[in-house]
Amino acid sequence: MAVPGKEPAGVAGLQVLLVLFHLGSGGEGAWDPSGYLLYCPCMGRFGNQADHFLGSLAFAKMVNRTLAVPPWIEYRYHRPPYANQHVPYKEYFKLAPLLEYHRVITLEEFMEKLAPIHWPPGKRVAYCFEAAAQRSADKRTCPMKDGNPFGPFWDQFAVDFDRSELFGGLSFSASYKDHWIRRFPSSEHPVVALPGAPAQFPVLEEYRSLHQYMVWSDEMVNKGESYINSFLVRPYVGIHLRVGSDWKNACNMLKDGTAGSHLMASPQCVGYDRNTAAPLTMDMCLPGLKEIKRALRLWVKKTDAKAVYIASDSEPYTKEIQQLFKQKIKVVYLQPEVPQVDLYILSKSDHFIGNCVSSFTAFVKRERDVHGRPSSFFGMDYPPTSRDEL
Ligand SMILES: Nc1nc2c(ncn2[C@@H]2O[C@H](COP(=O)(O)OP(=O)(O)OP(=O)(O)O)[C@@H](O)[C@H]2O)c(=O)[nH]1
Ligand SMILES: *[C@@H]1O[C@H](CO)[C@@H](O)[C@H](O)[C@H]1NC(C)=O
Repeated sequence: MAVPGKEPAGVAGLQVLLVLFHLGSGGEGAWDPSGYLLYCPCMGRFGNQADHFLGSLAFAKMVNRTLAVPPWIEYRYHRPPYANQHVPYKEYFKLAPLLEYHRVITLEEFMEKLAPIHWPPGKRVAYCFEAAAQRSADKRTCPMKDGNPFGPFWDQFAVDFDRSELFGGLSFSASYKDHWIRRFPSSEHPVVALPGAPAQFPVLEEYRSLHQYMVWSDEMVNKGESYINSFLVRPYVGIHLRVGSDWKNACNMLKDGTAGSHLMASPQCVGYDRNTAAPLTMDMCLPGLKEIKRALRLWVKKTDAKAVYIASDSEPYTKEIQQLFKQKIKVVYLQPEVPQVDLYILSKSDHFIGNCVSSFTAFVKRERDVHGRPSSFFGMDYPPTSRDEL
C-alpha cells in the first residue's frame, strides 16, 4: 500500500489526502503506540543472521512491538566493495508475508520516515545487558558501536546513541514476557534498540516454523528458477558441503568430546533436548569424500535422480562426484554470485543432503520442512522429524 512516488501534479492534493488517510488508519507511515524494536544482526553470516531473525520476530510479537527488520550484513572482503555490505531484507525476501505474523517495518523505512519525528538525534537510547555494559570504560554504556560490524551498521543510518538503559535478570525467552513489558512499557520506552538480536542461537524449535513467513522475493525466484531450468534436470539431489578450513576447526571440538551433541545448528538433526539428543559424529560435522559418496549414491538411487547440485563453501568435489556416476548423472556446481542462490536451488531440490551443524544448511532444511520436501544429513540418512513440523 505504498503511496506512489511519481504522480502528475494534478493529483498532488489527492495524494496528501491519501497520506493523511494512511496515518489515520494505522497503515504504513503511522506511528505505532506499542513501540518499536531495533537490533543489529551483528552475529555471524547469513545462516546465523537468519536464525536470529526468526527469534527476533517471535520476540517482537511477544512484547507486542513493531519489529524494525534490519538489512543483512554481508562481509564482502574478497570482492568489491571489500567491506561490509548492508543488503535490504527485501532484496532476498518479501516483506508482506511477515505481516501475516506480526507488525514489521524495514529499518531503512523506520529511519527514513519515522525516526526524524519520533526518534531524532538526542533521543536515541541504547538497551543492553548490564554484563555487556561492564566492558565499557564507565561500565554503564552499551557497546552499540564498538568494533565491526557494530559501528558500520549504525553508521549507515548515521545513528549515534545518547544514553544507555541497562537491564539484568531477564532473558529473551517467552517466560520473561511480562517482565519485559513491565520493565520497558512502550509509553516510556517507545524505541528499544539492541546491540544484538533478542534471540537465541540456534533458533528455538518452536520458532522454526516462522520460516514460512520468509518468502523469496520475485527477483530471487526468477534468478533461481532460471538457473534450475538452464542447468539442471529433475529429479535432482542438492547437497551442501561445509568443508572449508574454518569448519574443520569448528568440528575439531568434537574430537575431545567436550562439545556434546549440541554444536551450533546441530539440534536440527540430533534433537533439541540435550538429554535425549542423538550423538553428533565427525561424519555429520565434517563429512569426508567417502561419506559424501555414500550418501549421494543412496539418495540418487532412491530418488532416481538425473542430476546433482553441489553448493560448497570451498572444495566442491565435482570431479570425484562426476566420476562416481559416470555419464549417467549431470553434476552441477555453479558457485553463484550470492550464497542465497545456492540456498534457493538447494531448497527446491527433490532431495537435500545437508550438514547438520551448519546454520546455512538449517535455512534450507527449514524452508523444505515448510513446504513438505524431504531432507537428510551427511552421517544421518533418516533424521527424526521435529514435533512442530508442518
Ligand atoms: N555460496 C555458498 N556459500 C556458502 C556455502 N556454505 C557456506 N557458505 C558461506 O559461508 C557462510 C557460513 O556462515 P553461516 O551462513 O552463518 O552458516 P554456518 O554454516 O553455520 O557457519 P558459521 O557462521 O561459520 O558458523 C555462509 O553465509 C556463506 O556465506 C555454500 O554452500 N555456498
Ligand atoms: C499490541 O499493539 C497493537 C498496535 O499498537 C495494539 O493495537 C494492541 O492493542 C496491542 N495489544 C496489546 C495486548 O497490548
